[in-house]
Amino acid sequence: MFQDISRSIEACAAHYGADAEAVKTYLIEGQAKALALPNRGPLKFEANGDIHTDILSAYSEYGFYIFEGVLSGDELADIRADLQEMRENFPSYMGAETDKHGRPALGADNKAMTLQWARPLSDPLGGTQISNGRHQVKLFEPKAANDAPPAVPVYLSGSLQFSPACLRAYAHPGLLKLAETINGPDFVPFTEGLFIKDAGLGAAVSWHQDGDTHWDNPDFDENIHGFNFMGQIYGSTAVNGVWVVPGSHKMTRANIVKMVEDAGSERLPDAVPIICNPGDVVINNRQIVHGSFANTGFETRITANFGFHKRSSVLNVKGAGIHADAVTMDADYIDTRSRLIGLAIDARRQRFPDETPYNYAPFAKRKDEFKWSETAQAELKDYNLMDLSI
Ligand SMILES: O=C(O)CCC(=O)C(=O)O
Repeated sequence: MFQDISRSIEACAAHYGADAEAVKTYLIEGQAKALALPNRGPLKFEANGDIHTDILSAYSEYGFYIFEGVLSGDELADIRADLQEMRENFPSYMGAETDKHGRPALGADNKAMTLQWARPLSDPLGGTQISNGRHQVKLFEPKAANDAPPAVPVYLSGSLQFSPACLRAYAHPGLLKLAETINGPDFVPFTEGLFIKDAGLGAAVSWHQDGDTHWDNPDFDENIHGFNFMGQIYGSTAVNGVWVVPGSHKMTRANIVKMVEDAGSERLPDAVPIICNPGDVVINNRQIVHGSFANTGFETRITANFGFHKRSSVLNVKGAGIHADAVTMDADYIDTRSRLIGLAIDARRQRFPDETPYNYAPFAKRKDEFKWSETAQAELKDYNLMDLSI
């Protein structure tokens, strides 16, 4: 059972004027196509503890897979409580130094990027050179309500420094086992953040592929730019969710301008929405063509994103400069950034002592170095200056 979004579909379509019927049909048909795909279910393992081969072959075929019910009720409650606390501490408006309680705002004295804002229902990236120009077309920008604020939060970078619950989810043993299976036991981090799509306000993220660095690499393959996990805190729908073009992760860099021209509208005909209940976690290949429309519906989506790479995709590679400054990422740099994994595993062990923690091979002999505490949490400040951006 998924959320009933019939009211949101009507509300969404109403924004599109002459295209209203086309939008409604797109949402309803996209939803049906998405639910018919054989790429969802629980995180399943073979008898020997390996990830089930059905999952790996469906992920390879479609470029995304929805793991149902990965985040337990307790874990979701912890994350929602952290979200509530963080939101109370958001700057009271874009650029404010203080929150609505007059306290220093979350991220106000960080050097790294933290909270990013946009005009409600706008598409801030589409058709710009931001992020190396990967959002090639601008999506339709519906008109927000007259009483909407001038800017709303859309993305929180470096989220694990602000939320111990998100840090613990990052070390989910089943998800890390999957990271190991796809990227090898010496897999490394990418970046972590929260996509915030508030009901009736959330901005669009125009169609794009995430990967930047390796399109012309002679060793190019479907996994060279890694993947993102997308933990759904309140669920995800055809109206507020990410849409993907299944199988497009196997292609080279897509000409999205042409795809939209050929489609005759921004509604790419082969795309489907990622539909989830709260607690589901998606694996999304970073080469897949994907994006999300402005959230004109009545349901808020918040996604806890966290990605992983193959070590060989980043070692001694010059970063793309999208998530952090473009530096050449040597072994020491990668080791420092990977410390987050060790710390997250210990944070999770402390909260869920009955669970078998994930054993991260690169730190197998160094476990004593990683002890989560409130001090260790505070020391994560600005850790995302070293995101492994490719
Ligand atoms: O969550 C969204 O709306 C966009 C996600 C996205 O573009 C990404 O993870 O790269």
